Amino acid sequence: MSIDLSAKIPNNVDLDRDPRLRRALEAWQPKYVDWWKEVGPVGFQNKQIYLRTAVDVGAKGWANFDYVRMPDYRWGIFLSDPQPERKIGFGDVADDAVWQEVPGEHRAALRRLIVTQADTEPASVEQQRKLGAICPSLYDLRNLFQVNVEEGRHLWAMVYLLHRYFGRDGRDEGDALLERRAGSGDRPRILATFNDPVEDWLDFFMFTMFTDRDGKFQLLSLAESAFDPLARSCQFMLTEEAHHLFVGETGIDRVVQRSAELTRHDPNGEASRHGAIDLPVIQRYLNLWFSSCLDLFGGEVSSNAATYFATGLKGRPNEAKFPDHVERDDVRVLEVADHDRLVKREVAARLAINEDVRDSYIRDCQRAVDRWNRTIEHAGLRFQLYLPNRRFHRRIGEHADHHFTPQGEPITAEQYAANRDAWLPSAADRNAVRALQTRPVTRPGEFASWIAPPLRGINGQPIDFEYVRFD
Ligand code: BYC
Repeated sequence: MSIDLSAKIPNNVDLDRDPRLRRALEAWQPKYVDWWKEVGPVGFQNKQIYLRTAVDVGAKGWANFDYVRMPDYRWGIFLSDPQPERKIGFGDVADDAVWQEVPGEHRAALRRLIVTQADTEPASVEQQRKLGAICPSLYDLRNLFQVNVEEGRHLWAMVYLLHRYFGRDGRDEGDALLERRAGSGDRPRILATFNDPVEDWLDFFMFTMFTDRDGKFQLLSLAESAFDPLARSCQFMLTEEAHHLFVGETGIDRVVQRSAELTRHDPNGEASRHGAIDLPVIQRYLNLWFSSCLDLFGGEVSSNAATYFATGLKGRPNEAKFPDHVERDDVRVLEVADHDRLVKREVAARLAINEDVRDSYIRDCQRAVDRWNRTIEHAGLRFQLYLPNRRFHRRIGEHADHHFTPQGEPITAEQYAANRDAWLPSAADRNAVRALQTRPVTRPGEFASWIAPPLRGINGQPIDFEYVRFD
């Protein structure tokens, strides 16, 4: 599949062969750039940033590094190469040929899935827009902007699908994606987490660890879709997404490392007395972001998810690894609250598809927590971080109307309120983190006191490389 890089919109989808579509996307492009300038990263727009740009979907071409000003970034449309003879892998349509066009009966559902996915991409850029002003290093600043421009490209990937396959409706949705705003009262983003504030760099690392990881599992599920152009778009997005997850997981690891070292050296075990973040504060941020991101998988019992699965629109991550791809007769047992106790409830497996996806996500998060705990142990401390139970602090689904401890035990609203600040970031926690992040650290090789340097630089460059040029 050839890529036309000289085109206004770099692409491997033969835009030149479809002048109507090309014109529609070229009309959307300036609106996108206006959106980027209005609510994208604050400041730094004229700086040269050492960024990765996709120029091909192959192993070599997708990671092309150079200095770029963000508004000049080459946002393109790239789909993974088609798999000849690809068959649908699940649901009532398993083993049928995949679709190259949208079947009329699935138009509304597919549009909704694509719009929901698309909406998260600009939302995250808006949420993170003020972080440059308090960055802990040039290395981290560059990673923030890399994540931001690639979320922009993922929006392009979804807008291409809307324009190409959904006609007038799709173009309207493309415009609406630039009109909603993260955290806005009257035109908020669609999913709750994408309206939550990202105020400091601990939020940012939690976001790229937990929220981007939801993205990974949702994209893996959509990469199974019977609608082949959606599957191929998501496959290529996953390639870029890996770096975002790396930024989150290693970012938290570096914060934890510095906190653990300084906790160990303080007679009272307080890292905050030495310019780092106390480990219990990190746990409370983790509780907040992990629980919020569990909501992004939808309700435990979801007829939407059952329909998506039955009709081949959305599968489960790495569907081939599941023993049963039809799930017509199986059941799943959920543990839910009934007043002050937990009871078991049986539901048809198809209705609990969201829970299967959530399971894969939780396993992947646990792997990262184990890694952070090894870092703490290595520093000679006994403290351990943990994932709260999946029922804790939920706003969507079966557990939303009840209160639970982080261990998942049902409690009253009063008990919950009395412990809230022990379990979730308090105003004092937020102030303590913000007090450490008041100015940008921009000298090459220098790092803020609350975070350890990374093990290595980006693309084989040294850690003290000039990742952002200020002249
Ligand atoms: N907030 O049947 P239910 C990413 C709504 S992140 C608010 O349980 P369903 C990224 C739901 O819409 C990945 N509302 O849910 C990361 C429904 O509304 P209606 C994003 C919510 O439909 C970082 C009602 O509650 N990808 O890529 O099975 C940076 C009942 O819903 C929420 C996708 O989301 C919520 N959290 O599943 C950048 C994939 N959850 O019908 C990017 C596409 C549910 O009553 N989306 N509701 O009006 C989907 O697959 C599904 O829409 C969901 C929800 C998994 C989100």
